[in-house]
Amino acid sequence: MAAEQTFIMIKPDGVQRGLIGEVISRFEKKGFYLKAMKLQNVEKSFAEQHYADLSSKPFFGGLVEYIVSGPVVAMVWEGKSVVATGRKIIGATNPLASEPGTIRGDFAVDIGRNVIHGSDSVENARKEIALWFPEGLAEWSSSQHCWVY
Ligand code: RTP
Repeated sequence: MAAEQTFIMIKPDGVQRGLIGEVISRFEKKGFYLKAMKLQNVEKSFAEQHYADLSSKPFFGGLVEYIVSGPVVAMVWEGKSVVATGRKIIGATNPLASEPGTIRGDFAVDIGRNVIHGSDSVENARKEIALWFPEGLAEWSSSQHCWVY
């Protein structure tokens, strides 16, 4: 099995709306493995670092305010093609364009309150995991591996 990993964050609206279990459930039931998870408030400078690539966008200030507005759930998920497949599970950036059955398609309306973040490439996943989990990931191998792969 390829040990690809992605960084997933449940944004403050997802936490406040009680969607933590729903998000975890979707990734878990698909067959991906949770490698790290924490609930935390984020400093403004940290949010700016996470979204540094978007710093020139007009919505950057509002995006940072949104991310620091309440606790987020940061997670690392592992599995075959988890970066691209995770993005499919999440749905399009604008929830009104997200397909029903995706997280954003099922639970969001506004692009500025789109519940969840997922890494958009393996390279960015590596960077985001290093930023959010400098302490490292959990060491475990599920006994269910042979039933997924
Ligand atoms: P994310 O990084 O959060 O997973 O989202 P994404 O790749 O689907 O979209 P991206 O273009 O990287 O934008 C990051 C987040 O910025 C907010 N956004 N607001 N007001 C706007 O036009 C606008 N555009 C983007 C969204 O919260 C988006 O998820």
